[in-house]
Amino acid sequence: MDKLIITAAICGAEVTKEHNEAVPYTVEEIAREARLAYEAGASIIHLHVREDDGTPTQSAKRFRECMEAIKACCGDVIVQPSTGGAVGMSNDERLEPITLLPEMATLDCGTCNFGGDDIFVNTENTIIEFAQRMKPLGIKPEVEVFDKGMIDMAIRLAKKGIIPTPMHFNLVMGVNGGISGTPRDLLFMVESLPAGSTFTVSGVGRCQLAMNTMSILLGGHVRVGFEDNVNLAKGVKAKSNADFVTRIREIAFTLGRETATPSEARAILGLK
Ligand code: KMH
Ligand code: ZN
Repeated sequence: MDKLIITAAICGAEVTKEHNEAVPYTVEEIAREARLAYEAGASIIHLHVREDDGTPTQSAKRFRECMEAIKACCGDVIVQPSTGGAVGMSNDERLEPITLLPEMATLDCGTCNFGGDDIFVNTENTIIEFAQRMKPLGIKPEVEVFDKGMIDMAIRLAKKGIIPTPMHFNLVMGVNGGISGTPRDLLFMVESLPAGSTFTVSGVGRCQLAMNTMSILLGGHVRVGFEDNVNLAKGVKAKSNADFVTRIREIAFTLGRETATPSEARAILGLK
């Protein structure tokens, strides 16, 4: 098995300081959380950014400030901006961070209920537009799937040459509106991936630890962090994203998976 790539999703767009005071908003807070996660063993930072008051933004200016601050304190860490942004943002707004030419960015492959009245909209034409904008810039998509049909959509678009192969997936388990975070459903997702793919697994809320651990056993990679979960255990808030990175790194070590450095992650993912 390859070494384990740990992605830290340090900020997200939906979670707030009301959920956990340590959720970062300012450039300084975001850089600090990235540094702590990197020092604990994360090789990818999945990045959303905020205004100082916590409002999610996809502004290229704000992304540039945060990415420069992260690069200044996190060695050669891979920074992977979100093109999902927050529910309700326009496509143009969501695509702003790709103008900064990151090595990777997310490519959400389907529409999904996101709790309450929220719908995270990714029509087929949106997915095609995002993939076609990323491809000539040499940005590797992390294909975000919240349900099994989204894997099928990615496979269809890859067959048409719209999404480059081999694809790297993020199987997001347990979104309120997506596939549930159970071992049966994760196995179903993994078995549905096209041969030659790599994958990481995210679990929302309480299923995070189980989904991450299963992925380690199945040869996948893991995503941890405040975007998906703010509690280490019931009633125990994480003090930093690094708490999640440290815990999953120790579990991986016990299970015989060493952690990939950023340069090893680049080799595994085929990044230049
Ligand atoms: N904030 C969600 C609506 C991504 O980063 O590409 C979308 C999201 C996915 O977080
Ligand atoms: Zn995200």
